[in-house]
Amino acid sequence: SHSYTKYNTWDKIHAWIASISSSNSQLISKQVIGNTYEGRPMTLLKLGKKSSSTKPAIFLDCGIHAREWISPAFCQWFVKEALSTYGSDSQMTSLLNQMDVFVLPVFNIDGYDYTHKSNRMWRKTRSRKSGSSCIGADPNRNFDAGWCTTGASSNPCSDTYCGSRPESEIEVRNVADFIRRNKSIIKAYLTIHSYSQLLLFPYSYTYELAADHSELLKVAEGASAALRSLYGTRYTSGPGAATIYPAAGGSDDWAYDLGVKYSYTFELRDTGRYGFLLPESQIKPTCEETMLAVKYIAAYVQKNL
Ligand code: 0X9
Ligand code: ZN
Ligand code: ZN
Repeated sequence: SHSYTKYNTWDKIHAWIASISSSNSQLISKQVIGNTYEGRPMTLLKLGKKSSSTKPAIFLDCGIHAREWISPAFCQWFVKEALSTYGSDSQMTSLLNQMDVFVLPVFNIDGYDYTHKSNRMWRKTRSRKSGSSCIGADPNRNFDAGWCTTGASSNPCSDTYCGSRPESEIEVRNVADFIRRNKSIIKAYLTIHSYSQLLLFPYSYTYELAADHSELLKVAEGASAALRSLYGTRYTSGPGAATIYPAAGGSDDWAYDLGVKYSYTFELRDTGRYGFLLPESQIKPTCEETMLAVKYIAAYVQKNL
């Protein structure tokens, strides 16, 4: 059965989404933003106290890359913590009173399912393309942000295949459509990956600095310090291109260029000892420390609405 300290299968997460949203209807609602290539529903959870007026929001997604199992574990943890600390933690209470948080627990569901059933190291979607026997595209190379110009491959067999065109992957199009439809209320975009212990912000498709570079760096350094305060885990923050590598077509750059200023990519634990195979014993500490960074960014965004 479902456990916050285990790497749950998609079937478990799917059932958890249904049960958690029905048992906490005061604070949580769900909506399907579309289906995956293989037909699984992409369900978005909306956390926040119900309000008569439209609230500003934060968008959080996990599991863009199939093998990064700590990432969906974090989104589940975040939902649990939000619901269980609302009313006792003053920051979470204030956040969910004033804002909504949209959580997409698993972005690349088909890929995630495939890592549990067939190939633990799968990264991409599972879409089929006529003319190639290779499967899938990299969802984090498929957004319309300098698409396929750097750090991406046009070879369908590559792990960083950018797809046949921007938003060719239905999962990417579903998320991009939702964010475009709600861009007036979405104030921050947070996306969770692993591994390397980095807190990245735009740009990755160019070495040019973002217009909001100094503020994005200041907030990232504050968030990293908050994270480190719990267990001493060290994070590096900076723009993607200079901090990890240049790579176009990413969700963070796309959201930023759409106008979502506070756009961050987390690369969670570790720095390579276990890599994608992070032991389940590290789920709790990783999620607890990451909560502090996410809450730091949320508090900053809330203060600057
Ligand atoms: O390469 C990626 O997509 C991310 N690293 S990962 O090891 N999880 O694959 C980094 C993404 C940074 N942002 C952009 N490239 N836009
Ligand atoms: Zn990733
Ligand atoms: Zn906790």
